[in-house]
Amino acid sequence: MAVYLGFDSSTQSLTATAIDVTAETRRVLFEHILQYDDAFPAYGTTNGVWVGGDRRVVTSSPIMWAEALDAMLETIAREHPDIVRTVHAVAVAAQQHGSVYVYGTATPTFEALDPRRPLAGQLEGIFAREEAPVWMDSSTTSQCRALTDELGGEEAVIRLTGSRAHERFTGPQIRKFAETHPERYQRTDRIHLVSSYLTTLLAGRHAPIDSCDGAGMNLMDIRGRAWAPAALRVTAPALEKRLPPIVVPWTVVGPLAPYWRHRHGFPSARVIVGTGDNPSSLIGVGIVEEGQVAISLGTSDTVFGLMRDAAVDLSGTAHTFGSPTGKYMSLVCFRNGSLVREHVRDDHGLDWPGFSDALRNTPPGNDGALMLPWLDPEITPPVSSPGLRRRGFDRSDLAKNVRAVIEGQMMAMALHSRWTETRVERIHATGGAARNAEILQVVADVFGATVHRIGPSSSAALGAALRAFHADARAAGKPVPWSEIVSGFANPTDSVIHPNPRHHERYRELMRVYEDFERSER
Ligand code: XUL
Repeated sequence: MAVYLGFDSSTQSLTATAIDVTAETRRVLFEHILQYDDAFPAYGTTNGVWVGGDRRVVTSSPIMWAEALDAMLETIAREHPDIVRTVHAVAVAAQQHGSVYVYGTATPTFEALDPRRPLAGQLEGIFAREEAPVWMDSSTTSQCRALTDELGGEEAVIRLTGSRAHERFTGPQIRKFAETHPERYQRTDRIHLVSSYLTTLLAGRHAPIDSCDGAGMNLMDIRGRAWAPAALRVTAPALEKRLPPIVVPWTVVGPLAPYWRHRHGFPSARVIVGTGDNPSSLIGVGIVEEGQVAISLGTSDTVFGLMRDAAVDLSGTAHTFGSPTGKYMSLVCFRNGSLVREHVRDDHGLDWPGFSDALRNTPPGNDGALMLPWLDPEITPPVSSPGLRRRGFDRSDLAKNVRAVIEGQMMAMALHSRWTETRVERIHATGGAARNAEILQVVADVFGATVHRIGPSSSAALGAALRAFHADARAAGKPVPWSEIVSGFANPTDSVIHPNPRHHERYRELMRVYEDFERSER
């Protein structure tokens, strides 16, 4: 067996996926999931995060993420001892943009983790911020404005970094920390992304940042794939020395740290540089050529696709990130994903089958009833005063609410991903809600495209395992083309959902109304 292990440290859970790539038996060996709220109640998170009073400050615990990693490796080692012994390489995918701030004492701590003691306790005292800001945070509007002005306006920021300044991006978050806690910023030795932080724990030394996840910081020159000195200068004092280097996404960081080998019996596998969950999902859904689009329906909903060049969206809606294949990817992110679907479901006392029934029993177009699904501050379009907006119905109408939330989300996705001007004919769908055929039918009808369900595995964790395979083969001097890397794994399942032309026509009309509604409520 040739086994590769991928992790996805997402907002609400940690997933581990193991694959075997021996020629005749390419298959997923196992997938394990740990939900943070259930597995680590002592941290008091809700859906994996702590939300501040005004819902704009959203953070989580770097120690909890470490504890989850430790618990996951212990579970895997206990349940699959034979598989674990044959792991060749591991890689991490993680929620993007979040940042972890550590003091200089972290370096010797990472390098000398004691296998006789659990990981989390050994990390006490190393964090300059016990609470790491995550992608759901929207508290840095003033920093975004200041950075944009100082860099010469929105277009200049987009051209330089691939995105306008976004509240959740790491640069504005770092600036806020340096402004509000100058003394702690001064004492901060290193600032990691979630992906490079967890990779650091696996390798037992500071890991670099890959050029895919690095693009989500408003700090990287998107074309040069290097820190942009002008962006660093306006963000915070002496920032360059606090950031890990940027590297290509197939970089080998080193072997698994002795901690994992001695505590859980892992071999000296290669640790590959980590990346963001979205770049990783691009590989996990099998998009290694341009012209295909995927949607991921998770805590955030995202629409993404591969691009050959670093095209940028000057309207400021979409982001340009690096892709793990060495090219680029476009991404549009919606904050109100699974949590607003669950809110509507719970508000009407439904379970998922009941939710599906409501969708099945209502007409496409919902008799004109529309919902803007902004339960929390929204990223796309930017909305800072949250609250569901309904038109043509009220909260008591169960079936209309169910259809309206899904149609609102999907019309917003179609509307805001128009900038790439690619005619979307085929969509790869992944994430928890992609299990729901009724939701995918709305996707197919709104976009007028066939929807191929990818699964059942987590695409981000699978993508991480596939990246580990790719980088390991390359490091061994036997590179494998990307099309071969994903072959047999990321193939769409046989569930293909076709659009209904009549319903698509209905949505084309409705989308104009939705667009006006959206504009009037922002
Ligand atoms: C992407 C984004 C989210 C997080 C969630 O820009 O903010 O998709 O990566 O995990």
